[in-house]
Amino acid sequence: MKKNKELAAIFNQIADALEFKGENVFKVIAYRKTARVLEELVDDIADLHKAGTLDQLEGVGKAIAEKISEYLTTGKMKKLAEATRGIPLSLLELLNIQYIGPKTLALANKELGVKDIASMKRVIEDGSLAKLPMMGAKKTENIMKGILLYERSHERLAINVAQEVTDKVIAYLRKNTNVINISAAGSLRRWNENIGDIDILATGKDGKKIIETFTRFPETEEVVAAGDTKGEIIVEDGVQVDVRIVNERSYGAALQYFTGSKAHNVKLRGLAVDKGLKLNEYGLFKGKRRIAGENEEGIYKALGMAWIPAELREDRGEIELAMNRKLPDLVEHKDIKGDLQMHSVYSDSDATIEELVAEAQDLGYEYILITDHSRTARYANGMELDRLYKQWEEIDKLNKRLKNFTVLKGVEVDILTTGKLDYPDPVLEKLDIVVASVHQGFSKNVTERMSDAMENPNVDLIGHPTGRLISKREGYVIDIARIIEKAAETKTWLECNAYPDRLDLNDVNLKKAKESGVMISLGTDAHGVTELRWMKYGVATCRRGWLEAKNVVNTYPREKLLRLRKGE
Ligand code: DGT
Ligand code: CA
Ligand code: CA
Ligand code: ZN
Repeated sequence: MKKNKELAAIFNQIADALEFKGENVFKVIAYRKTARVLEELVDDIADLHKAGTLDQLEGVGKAIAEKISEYLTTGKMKKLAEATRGIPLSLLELLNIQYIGPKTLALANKELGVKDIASMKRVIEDGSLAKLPMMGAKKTENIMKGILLYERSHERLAINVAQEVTDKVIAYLRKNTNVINISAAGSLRRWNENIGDIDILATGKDGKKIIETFTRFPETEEVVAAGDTKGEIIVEDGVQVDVRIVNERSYGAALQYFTGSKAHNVKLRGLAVDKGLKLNEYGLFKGKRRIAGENEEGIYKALGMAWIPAELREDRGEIELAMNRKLPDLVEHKDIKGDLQMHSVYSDSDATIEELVAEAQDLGYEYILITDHSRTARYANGMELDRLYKQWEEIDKLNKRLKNFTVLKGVEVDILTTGKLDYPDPVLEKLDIVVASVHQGFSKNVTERMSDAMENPNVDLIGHPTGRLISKREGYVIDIARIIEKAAETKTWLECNAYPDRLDLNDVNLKKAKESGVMISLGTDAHGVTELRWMKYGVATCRRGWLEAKNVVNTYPREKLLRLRKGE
């Protein structure tokens, strides 16, 4: 098995330990960066080690390359032992929780003997943490929220992680067995923002043999169950994958049943009963006679409605619309003509603009918007104006050369805690499209600050409008209904940020935005070339939010896109 993830975890542990000890922040940042690179690395790190090309990896210098080699050859890393000496892992784990910084942790550890999540919870509940200097009730309440969020996140998988595992399992089964039909079902097929377990459904000759092969999937850590028609395994990181083999005649019914959601299924089954029919995972029956079941279309049709895309199956009104043939004509991946948020080497990404262009062309786009961070975002290497002007020169040069493709000039300008924007209007005016985002002061008048930003005619859209990180951070203290109203009033677009940790706006808010007539801008927020491929998570979230192509600005050709800006 690849050691990439193991090594990433080790570098994160080193970073945690150094942070806890209050050591040099740049070292901490460097180790975290290495961890991220390893997590995203497609190649096997052992192969790079063998080829002697470790130090060609971004974020990996000679010193870190040596540490990786040491671990791959000896199974140990001296630096890890050194950094974590005297600090239990359960204590370091607490640093992954929002609102717990190294200082707070050191204090709680020294004064109250906190050593893991359980003891942290205890000192919050008995009030002793709140009594420590600089703590107080508000702060400890926040820490408790952070803990609960962290615990929940470890029960559910990020959508991109689940998707990658599923793709691998399905490709493996296609290659090694005689499956005929195979599909993801459950929350994954509905493109839920996070996933409890992975459900896969298949048909084929000799189910038992297919399940046997499934349990030998190379990344299997544990086989939970293996029968004639169902197998359950745990793969690395504790991810559970279920595979069910069903009869060809029942494939559609099973797919419908196991796709869910439960709420959608319950309503559908009720409708069947009203018609004197019975719906289950084997088919739709009139008495003993099966009237549908081979495919999903047949089932929905027999129930008197249009087939419903999986992303809509949440019982939010989709069944009623399907009966009246009024389902929205959902936006599709192929409608997307460009990506409207990404970072480059000008701020905190490793991708050059040329590399981003090449990848975007490969994706079939007609334009991209470069949105590096503005100057106040120092943690993200925000651009002083001279660097921004240099970027414009590079973009102008590139555009002269490019055919049927345009690099648009943009920026992700910080909405400062003062309510002002991080660049003056004469600068913003010169950009094609301006994204304004909050990156600081998450509980400081965010609704007002964002509303003021939207009043500015140079601000075209608000980036990640709620600021949440799925299962990690709750986001801004904000009145999202007022933001949507303001966006409609000022003709500002709102973003659906496709970064799998964000998906912001989410499905529910996207639906509200659509109903208020707000246009949505899709951006991957890529911090590297491959992340441009995350667009699919954004498109799926838009579909879950009932959006049609016409509601999404990136579906328009460049000329039309630019005309959609406020004041045009
Ligand atoms: P998850 O795994 O928590 O992200 O969510 P799902 O939706 O994948 O749920 P899961 O894995 O428990 O079950 C897969 C699907 O099977 C679910 O979406 C609907 C169907 N299903 C499971 N249990 C029931 C049930 O008790 N009643 C009905 N109607 N459907 C069920
Ligand atoms: Ca599931
Ligand atoms: Ca399941
Ligand atoms: Zn941002």
